[in-house]
Amino acid sequence: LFRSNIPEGLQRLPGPKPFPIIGNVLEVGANPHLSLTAMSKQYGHVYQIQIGTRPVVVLSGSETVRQALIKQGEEFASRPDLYSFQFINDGKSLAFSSDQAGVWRARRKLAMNALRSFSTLEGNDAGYSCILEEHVSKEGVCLVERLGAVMEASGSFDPFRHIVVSVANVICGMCFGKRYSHDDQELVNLVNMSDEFGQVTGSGNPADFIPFLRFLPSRTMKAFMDINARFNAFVQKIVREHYSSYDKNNIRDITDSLIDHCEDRKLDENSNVQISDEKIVGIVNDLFGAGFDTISTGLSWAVVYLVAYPEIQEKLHQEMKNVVGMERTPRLSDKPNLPYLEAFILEIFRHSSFVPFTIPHCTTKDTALNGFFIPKNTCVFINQWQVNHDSATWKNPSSFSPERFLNADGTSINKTDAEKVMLFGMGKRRCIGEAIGRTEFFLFMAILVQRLRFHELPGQPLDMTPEYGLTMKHKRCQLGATLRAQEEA
Ligand code: HEM
Ligand code: HJJ
Repeated sequence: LFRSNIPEGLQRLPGPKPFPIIGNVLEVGANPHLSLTAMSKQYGHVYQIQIGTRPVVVLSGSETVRQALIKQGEEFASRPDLYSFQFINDGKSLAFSSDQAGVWRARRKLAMNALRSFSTLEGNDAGYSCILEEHVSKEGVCLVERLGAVMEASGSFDPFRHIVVSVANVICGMCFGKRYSHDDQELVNLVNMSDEFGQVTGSGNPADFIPFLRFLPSRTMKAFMDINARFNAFVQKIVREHYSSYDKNNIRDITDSLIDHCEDRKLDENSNVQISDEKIVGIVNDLFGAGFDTISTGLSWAVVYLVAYPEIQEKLHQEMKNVVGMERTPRLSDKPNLPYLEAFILEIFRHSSFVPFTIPHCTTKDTALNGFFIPKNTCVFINQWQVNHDSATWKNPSSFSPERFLNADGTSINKTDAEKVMLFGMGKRRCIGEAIGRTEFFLFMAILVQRLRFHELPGQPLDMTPEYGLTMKHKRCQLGATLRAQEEA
């Protein structure tokens, strides 16, 4: 009845028939990465579902995704104004808000410059190639000591619980110029409750599309609002401290550099895009949130995979022992000589696909993709999990095999295959923390593989079923670890 006409030469989008009111919510179910991948086999790489009464276009297949996000990047660059997004950073998030193109672009550029200055740019300590390497080396060594101590005291540990504090410390160092103790309850509690954040913001949350659900009591939604409130209070307190000690001749961290930009801009009367100070300094919320949640989730998965595949863990340790040895901490410059570790990380990214969808996109104008008409303002889901498990690209996509990324002689990475893994999105909205994410992942893994051996505990079988969300987490578990140095002594 309300369907707009399809322009001549274009086809109507295929897809399952929606039920009244709920649309296809039941078919999407609790694991959209699986159900929407299954639908792509039936309906193709561009199809439409309905969540509640709102149409959503789902994209699969690396060629189709590339066409939309890169070749037609402008048309797919926006965000939908979903209900849950208004609670993130008071509706002023860089990643989740539907800012106009000019405002979003200016903020994104600021964020990228601030990140670069305080991560991959050369630091002042000559012993490290960059500030990021310095932070991760120190936090990595601390993490190993911490896990050793916890094992000594209680014989087991929850990997996520400790990894997330170390990863949060790295981004806290860059954003706020400070680190926290593993016993600091404020930080430990804050970063240990991100589960509900991901559950609510993951693509396909029914409450974003079906208004009456917002009035039903929901534990998850309450927890989500609570997380955002506590998160904002945590960051705002630090920001206020920065304003009071701000010195334009000594920019200490990302927060200072964003404050500095606000001050500078007040002197520049010709600046064309006007953005509030709140929206500029608020960028640091996104950097901190993204910086701890993604990498800690991935590293925690990596530890679980090490336990699940002990022969791979031994191979990684042997490579480390041969290339770096046991006397010094691994460095970024060792990366080209550690191809098996790089292959392992790529396979973690592909196999777990712990960011199963990008953040939802939205069309900026009427457009067409693969001959199908997509109207302006349509919500678009990008299925990264499907791209990483597509049997047209990957041999035995469900088997975990780092070797698939190695060239025949085993001494180098097959770059073409490596580039087919999709975990950071692509095009105009692609992740701005990708370089940091990859570097940090490599260095933490290198240190863990060098110094620890992780193992299963008797009577505690691994459960590797992911829990769906923006970032998918494994169930909390207890593992064991021994220090390699003690084993060898
Ligand atoms: C966006 C993945 C680490 C900051 C994204 C997106 C993905 C992603 C899939 C959405 C892209 C889209 O919507 O098309 C990851 C993964 C990471 C990681 C897998 C680690 C392994 C980081 C880090 C930071 C960061 C360390 C910052 C310190 C952001 C921001 C956006 C974003 C600000 C929003 C960009 C925009 O909307 O324009 N990331 N990310 N990410 N990421 Fe990351
Ligand atoms: C958070 C966990 C949060 C924000 C942002 C403002 C920018 C994983 C993908 C992209 C990363 C996107 C970003 C996430 C920012 C979190 C995260 C949490 C509060 C936040 C696709 O994430 O517990 O609280 O406030």
